Amino acid sequence: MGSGASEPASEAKAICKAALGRKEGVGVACVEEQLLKAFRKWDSNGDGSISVVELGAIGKKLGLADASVKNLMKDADVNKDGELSYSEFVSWLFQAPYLKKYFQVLEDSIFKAEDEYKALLKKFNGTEDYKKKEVLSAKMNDLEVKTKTDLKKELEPLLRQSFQWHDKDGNGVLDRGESVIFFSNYVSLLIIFIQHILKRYPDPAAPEDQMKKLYHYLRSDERHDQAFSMIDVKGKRSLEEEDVVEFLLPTTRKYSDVIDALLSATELKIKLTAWSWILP
Ligand SMILES: [Ca+2]
Ligand SMILES: [Ca+2]
Ligand SMILES: [Ca+2]
Repeated sequence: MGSGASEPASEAKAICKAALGRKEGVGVACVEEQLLKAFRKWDSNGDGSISVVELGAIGKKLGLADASVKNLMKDADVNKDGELSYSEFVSWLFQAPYLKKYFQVLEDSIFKAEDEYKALLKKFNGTEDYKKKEVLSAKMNDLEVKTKTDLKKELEPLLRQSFQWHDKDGNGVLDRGESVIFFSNYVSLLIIFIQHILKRYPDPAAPEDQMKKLYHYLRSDERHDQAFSMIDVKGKRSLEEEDVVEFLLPTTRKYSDVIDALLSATELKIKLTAWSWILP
C-alpha cells in the first residue's frame, strides 16, 4: 500500500457531516443518494462539477476559513482541473486515512513476521533432534506473541482515530449512515489487503473469477448488515468505539468472528503459514 498521502484536514469531516445531513442511511445506495443530493445542491450552476466559487459558498455556510477551503480544493481535485467532479467529491468524502494506516501496519507486520517465520523453518530445516525441535517451537511461539503485542500497540490507536474520523456528527457512536461509510471503506481496504497477500503468497486454488465473486459479495449491503449487527453487541442500532476496537483488532477472538462473517460462504483460502488468525 502506498504511503505519504497528505493528512486530510478535519474540514473534510465538516463537509461530510453537512452532506450526509440528519437522515440515517440504510445502505450504501442510500448514502450515495444523499451525497448526490448534496452535490447537486452545492453545484449551484448545475454544470456537473463544483467550482472554487461554489466550494467557497459552502465553506462560508459551514464557517470554514478561506485557507481551509483552498486546501480542500487542492486535496480533493485529483485531476487538477480546478473543479470537483462527482467522483472526486465522493472519494474525497469517503477517504479513510486512519483505516488506510491500519491496513498498512497490518500488512507490513504480517509480511515481516511471515519472513521471520520462514527463516526459522529454514534454519531448523527437517531437524529430527528433539531438543532442536523444542527450541524451534519456542521461537515460533515467541514470534507470534511479539507480533500480536506489537500489532495491538500500533493498531489500537489507529482504530480509535478511524472511529472518530467516521463519527461525522461527533456524537460518540457510529449510526447506520456513518457505519455504512466505515464498512464500505473497511471492505475496500480489506480487499486490497487480500490482493496484496495473494500476490505475495499466491494461492493456485483461487482463480480470478473467484476473487471477483468475493469482491461482489463483500461489497453487498447484506455483508455490512451482518458485520454491523455483530459489532452492535448492545443492539442499540449504533456502534460504540470500544466494540469497534475490540472487533477489529486482529488479536482478539471477536476479530476472527467478524472476518469469518465477512468471508464465510466464499471458498477463499489464504495460505499464510503461521498467521491464520489474521485471515482464515
Ligand atoms: Ca458547478
Ligand atoms: Ca477535478
Ligand atoms: Ca455519530
